[in-house]
Amino acid sequence: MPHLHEKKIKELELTANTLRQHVITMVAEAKSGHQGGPLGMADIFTYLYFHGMNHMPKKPDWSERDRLILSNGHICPIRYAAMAESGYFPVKELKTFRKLGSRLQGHPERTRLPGSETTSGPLGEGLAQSAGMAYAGKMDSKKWRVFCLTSDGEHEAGLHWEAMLFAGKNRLDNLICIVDRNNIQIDGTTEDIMPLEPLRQKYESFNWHVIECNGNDIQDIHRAVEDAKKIHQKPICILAHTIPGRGVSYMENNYRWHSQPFAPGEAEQAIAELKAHAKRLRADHARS
Ligand SMILES: Cc1ncc(C[n+]2csc(CCOP(=O)(O)OP(=O)(O)O)c2C)c(N)n1
Ligand SMILES: [Mg+2]
Repeated sequence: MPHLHEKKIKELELTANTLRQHVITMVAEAKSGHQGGPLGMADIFTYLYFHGMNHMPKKPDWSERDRLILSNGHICPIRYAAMAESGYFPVKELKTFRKLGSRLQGHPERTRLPGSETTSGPLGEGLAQSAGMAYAGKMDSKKWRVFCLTSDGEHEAGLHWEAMLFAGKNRLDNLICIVDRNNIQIDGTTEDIMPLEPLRQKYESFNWHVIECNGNDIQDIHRAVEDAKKIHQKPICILAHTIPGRGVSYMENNYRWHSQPFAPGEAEQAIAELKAHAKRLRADHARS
């Protein structure tokens, strides 16, 4: 599997930084919304929308597109930011996030926003929807894949495990489930509230192929997704170890930033930190 060129990595890191800034601005402007999950998953969304996924932003209904199913709908600010920057809709529309009448609601609505694939918000449903789509793709001998993005907290929903059984039984190797293993949920750590470990072995015992990666490292995400695409006869779970709130010092690994309104000055500090990081990335870029 060829590594991504250093130049490409830097470009994607800069894009992820831009998406993170959008997340902060959107949530600050709306005075509500989620930050921890979206910031932690920014590198994965960047990779999928700008490199890993076969899709056409100007033709969201293109029948051969890979499907990205966002099961943990509350992290949609990062999906909206990735969709806007990749060309699904104008970047300025991000300002309407969570406003009355907007296509960009606090949880995604399929019928309002072409390309959003499903409506989500009630946790635990996305893997079942994804498995159904992947099964249909197999029946029609289609080449497209389903990328199901799900969170660790969602594993508390029974339906997710039913879908794991179904996908394992039917050997859905066109299904890649990426788990945001950030160890937090709404009011604490997953291991305090409902322990999930050993999660890898649980997937494996349901007949899944498991790959682990650093979900905040573009090269490692690339390795995981490329390896997943080579697997036959099993659905694939990528356990992506991410840092919730990644990129903003006071948010990282603090479950309270699952979602909470910004106090005065906090959003500005977050943007300043992200801009400083972008400056460092550009300087590295210029040197290499
Ligand atoms: C069925 C259902 N139950 C409860 C909720 C409320 N809820 C929203 S997010 C969340 C935490 C889930 O954990 P996780 O997705 O891991 O949170 P994150 O890592 O994004 O902070 C909960 C309980 C919901 N949306 N759906
Ligand atoms: Mg979580």
